[in-house]
Amino acid sequence: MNRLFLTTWDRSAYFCPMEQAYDPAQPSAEALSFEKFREEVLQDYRWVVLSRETSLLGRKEVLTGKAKFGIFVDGKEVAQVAMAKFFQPGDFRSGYYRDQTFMFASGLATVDQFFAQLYADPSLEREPFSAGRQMNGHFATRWVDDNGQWLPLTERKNVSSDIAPTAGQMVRGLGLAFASRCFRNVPELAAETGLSRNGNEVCFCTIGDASTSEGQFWETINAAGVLQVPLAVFVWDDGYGISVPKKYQTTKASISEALKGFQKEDGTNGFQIFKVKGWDYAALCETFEEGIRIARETHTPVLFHVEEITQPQGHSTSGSHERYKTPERLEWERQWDGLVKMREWIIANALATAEELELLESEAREEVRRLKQQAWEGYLIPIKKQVERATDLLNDVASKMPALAGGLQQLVKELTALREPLRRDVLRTLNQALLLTGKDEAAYWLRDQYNDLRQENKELYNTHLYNEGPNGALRVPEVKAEFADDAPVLNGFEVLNSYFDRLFASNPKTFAFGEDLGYIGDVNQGFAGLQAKYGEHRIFDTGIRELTIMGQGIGLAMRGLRPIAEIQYLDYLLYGLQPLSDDVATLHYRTKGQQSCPLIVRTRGHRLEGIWHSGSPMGMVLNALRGMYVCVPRNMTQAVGMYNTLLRSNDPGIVVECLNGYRLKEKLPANLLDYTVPLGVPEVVREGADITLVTYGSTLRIVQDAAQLLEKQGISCEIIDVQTLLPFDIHHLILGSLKKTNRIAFIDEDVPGGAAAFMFTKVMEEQGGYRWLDVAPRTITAKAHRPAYGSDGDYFSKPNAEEIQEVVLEMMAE
Ligand SMILES: Cc1ncc(C[n+]2csc(CCOP(=O)(O)OP(=O)(O)O)c2C)c(N)n1
Ligand SMILES: [Mg+2]
Repeated sequence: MNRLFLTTWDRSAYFCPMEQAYDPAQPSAEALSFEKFREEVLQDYRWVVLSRETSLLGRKEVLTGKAKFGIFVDGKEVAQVAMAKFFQPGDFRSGYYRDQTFMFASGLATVDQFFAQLYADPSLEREPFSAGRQMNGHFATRWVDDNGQWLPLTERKNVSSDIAPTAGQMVRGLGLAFASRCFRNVPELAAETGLSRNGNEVCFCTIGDASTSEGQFWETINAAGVLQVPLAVFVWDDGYGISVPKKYQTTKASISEALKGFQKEDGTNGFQIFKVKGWDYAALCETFEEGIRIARETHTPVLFHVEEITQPQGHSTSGSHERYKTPERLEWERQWDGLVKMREWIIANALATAEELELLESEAREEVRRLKQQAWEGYLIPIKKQVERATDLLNDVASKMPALAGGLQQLVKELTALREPLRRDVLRTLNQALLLTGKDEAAYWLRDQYNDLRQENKELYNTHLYNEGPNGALRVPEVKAEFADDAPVLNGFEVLNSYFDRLFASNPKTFAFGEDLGYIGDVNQGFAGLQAKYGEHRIFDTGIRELTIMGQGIGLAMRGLRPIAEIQYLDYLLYGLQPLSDDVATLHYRTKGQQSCPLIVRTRGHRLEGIWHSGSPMGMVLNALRGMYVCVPRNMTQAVGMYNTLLRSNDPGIVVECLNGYRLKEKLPANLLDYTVPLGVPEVVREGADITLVTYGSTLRIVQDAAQLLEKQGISCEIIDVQTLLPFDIHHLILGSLKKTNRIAFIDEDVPGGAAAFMFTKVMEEQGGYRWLDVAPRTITAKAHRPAYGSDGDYFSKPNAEEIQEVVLEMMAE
């Protein structure tokens, strides 16, 4: 307790650089410094108060129905103003929904923007974090421009877009910090001063105490301790994860106790771990200053366990903490509220009087009220204008169609009665009116507004799943592979190896990493010999930790590099799927195009041996990864073309190489670095007249075997390799084939109802294929169980040529 009342002079050096020149012999300098210091403390207090008021009013807005859900920073303000002091241009934040004070104090969010997000305002101007696509408190800043070019991140304070899954920010934070290490260690990147300045950038990563229970946290901590990256983890310890206290969350109920073995010592790697109280402004500044300096200069990761934090309003608007906190705890929280403590400290140190603080507080309150109102009007006025226009049009039609006047006026009445109308109310009203008017000419402008608004709402809510600008992968022009007359015939893995060799020689932004990828050059030798050539900073081994391998890839890609992050076998993608699904696949959408993550996930799958080395869970991939492209090359030549396409774009993608294809012979293309395989364009690999067989990847070779069996029986099969599942056949080439053959089967080695069913739906529903069928369409898939071991296990678990033959014969006989 005593520390609070120590003279601040010891500490003031941390608050204002001028203090470093402080000379006690020169009272005028002292006076000047004191004034600066005082101003800075009061400015911080002002952020604390402004932020608290925002939380209080924010909760009210939800309780009165103006917003649907609210989650706020109250209780954590003091720690966050302290944190913001050391967040410099060039730094990164990977945090969670609790960081509103940090955002305000860093100049990256305003109160009106905060409220705009609370109201779900879909305007990117008013709600610059997600354009109304995310819940409140989910922040972001812009990293790429509309043409997909990276902004000079070293001149900006960079906030990576928050996600709601607890601890999901950890793996991304690791990657953002890891990128600093890559920039520092790869001299060829020194010229990229817009992306990094010698790797001096720290990634600030915030997490709640309860979320440290997640595997994402532990995997990240271990990886950062091994890798030695400038990651600064701030654990906001308020003792609870919603209602569950930390004794049920954390060993010894203390994350810093539990982490003791991670403490870096002389000559070891590990973390610097600090403990500090969340209400102690001076100690927070001091501790963060030291920790961030260590991270920045030495790339040692640091963890701040910020204890004794309160939650004045509980977890969120979804419940009240009185239900699960004891009266004693609630009373303790009232007394140890950071705002109260900071105020006491200011007065005790004579930095301001109580009256001065009251004035500051009332001004801040007034400002929040004004900005809240401004945000509300900004949100509501455009909708009100739509209501007005709709009303005018409805009245106009009513005057022209007297028989309908009663019904139309009733609609006007209902719409205008809504105090807080939504866009959907306008649309529903217009739709109902059009049901009454039918196609009558008098309703021309009504229909026109209906169509305009549908279009406008599509733009607001349904865009930017993928890059829509010049760097979208679908804009990459096709360049065909060329082959010299005497082109060497190589094993598939050697084609890849030659390609990666040239790629790494030509593009210093490329990185490749994964389990067994560095020293031995991956389990199938695609990178054999390349670490020796391009160095262990660009081609390297990682621990067995798929989540954070993905995290490393995410961080590098977001910071403008071109990572190829490897999942050793497709079956283990499950371990790395969460960040891909929650983070990568949603990033561009949830920032409305302001951030991109051109991550390439390389993996190998389909047939090999046994339950966990021959899976083909493509349906899982398809459903989890909308927002990424999914490439399923039949051989390594096609795979190279897909890598080239993805590397020319800002879109993320996954490439599933055929596990049983590395030793098949392929001709080496002459233009390895230049040819591209356009995404969403299938290829007819065998022409035929009687039936269309649609497939991809390893199964393609089984289908080819079946086609040969069938040929002997006089049946001519057309085989189509879809090449990519996302996107799928964008020019409807399969439909063209079906029009010719009038029979179709979709074949793969996923479970029944998996990716084959996806292809089926695409062709039947989207392409209208059902109109061209002479017989019922079929899917031929693996069994529902995982594949059994051994060659017979494979044969009887996955589709085989004889089975395909039988189904086709049945179809021909129908
Ligand atoms: C993966 C996941 N599980 C559950 C939730 C629901 N949830 C949201 S916040 C929260 C508690 C988090 O507590 P803590 O990490 O201590 O952060 P605090 O809210 O206390 O700051 C839970 C369980 C979630 N968002 N994500
Ligand atoms: Mg908590």
